Amino acid sequence: MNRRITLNRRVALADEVYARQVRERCAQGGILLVNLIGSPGAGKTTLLERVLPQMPCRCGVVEGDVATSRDAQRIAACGVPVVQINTGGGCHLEAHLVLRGLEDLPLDDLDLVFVENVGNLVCPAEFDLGEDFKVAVSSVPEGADKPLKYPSLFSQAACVVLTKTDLLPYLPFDEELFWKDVESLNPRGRRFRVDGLRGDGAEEWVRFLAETLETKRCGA
Ligand SMILES: Nc1nc2c(ncn2[C@@H]2O[C@H](COP(=O)(O)OP(=O)(O)OP(=O)(O)O)[C@@H](O)[C@H]2O)c(=O)[nH]1
Ligand SMILES: [Mg+2]
Repeated sequence: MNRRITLNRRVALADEVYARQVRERCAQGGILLVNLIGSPGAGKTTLLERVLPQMPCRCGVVEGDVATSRDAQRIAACGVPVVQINTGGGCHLEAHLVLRGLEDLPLDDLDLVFVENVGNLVCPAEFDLGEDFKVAVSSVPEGADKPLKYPSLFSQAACVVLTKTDLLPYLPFDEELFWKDVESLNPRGRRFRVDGLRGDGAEEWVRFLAETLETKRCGA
């Protein structure tokens, strides 16, 4: 048991070092690194497909999945540089994987890199990838109770994006409760609602990302 704890500590320490390297690399290039976290099928890739063509800066994507390059193919179809990482069973990305992924992107030509984490509401929230901030992506069909049931992600995320808002007329989703719970976990977090299929609400999130990049570049 003791040996196992020691090993875990070593792994955590190693990952801290990699997260710092990711942060330093992004700081050098003035790159904003955004870590998208949400359940499988929450609409993370669709959200990216919707916003990438609208972004006023040069973007790249690191795609994390257990298997396949399907999401990377979707992002590549948007004309954006993308790297696919397959964890081969791992339920989250770790900083050393992201560092390797960044090396395969044309970082000198990028302003913002999205990391789409492995679909999972639990484990990815516990790992520092060296990102500027985490985004919680939660969809209407998952139900309004998710923030309180998965508080770690929702309390850390600098912003929450509620997706699949086009389904609100068809599902018993208590939106007022959802946002009230989000606010109780993280009063300062920003909140967005996006219909990923039609794009309603995407513009506001794009504006938030562009302003946050500007703030980072100004060193504020
Ligand atoms: N109605 C509706 N469907 C959506 C929306 N966004 C995504 N979908 C659908 O939801 C399914 C999953 O979407 P993805 O974008 O692949 O979800 P994901 O979070 O990237 O999934 P993983 O990468 O597997 O975790 C697809 O069938 C999408 O077409 C939306 O805003 N409204
Ligand atoms: Mg995806």
